Amino acid sequence: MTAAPERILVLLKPDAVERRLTGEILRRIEAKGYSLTALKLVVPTAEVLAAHYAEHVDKPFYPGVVEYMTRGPVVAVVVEGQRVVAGVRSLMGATDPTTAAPGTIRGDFGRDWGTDAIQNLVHGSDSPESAAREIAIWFPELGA
Ligand code: IDP
Ligand code: MG
Repeated sequence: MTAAPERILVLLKPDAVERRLTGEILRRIEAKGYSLTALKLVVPTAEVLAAHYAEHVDKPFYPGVVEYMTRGPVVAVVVEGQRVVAGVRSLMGATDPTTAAPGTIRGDFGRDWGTDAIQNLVHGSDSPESAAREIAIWFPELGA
């Protein structure tokens, strides 16, 4: 018996697209051994973001998050594999790119740019349950 594959919703945020880092970030996820099962380039609406960041909408930095995340396209990706949530979040590194460990995506490519919202290149769902909720928001056409 093998465990059922898990899924995670990954967003390559506007700074990743602007800095031409989408290929490098997807390369790291694929090189780790995970599979990309859905992918799209989209400029998020405020409505999609409010649903996605429901836990943060009342935080003082949320208006900055909207400004950051709606300033250009993001690449939304569904990634699959056993324990993929833990694996991708480990590849991503800590939320704060200034102190994220070297070798991680945020540690290698991110820094503080003095903006209200932390710009950290990538989002990854924090649990399989969050992944299911977020995949339904970004990929309603998958019906899953
Ligand atoms: P995560 O992306 O590592 O899961 P969360 O705490 O879920 O981190 O925060 C979501 C996003 O909101 C972060 O990736 C970052 O862009 C932004 N953010 C989180 N905390 C702060 C903060 O204290 N100041 C500014 N922006 C923040
Ligand atoms: Mg989070």
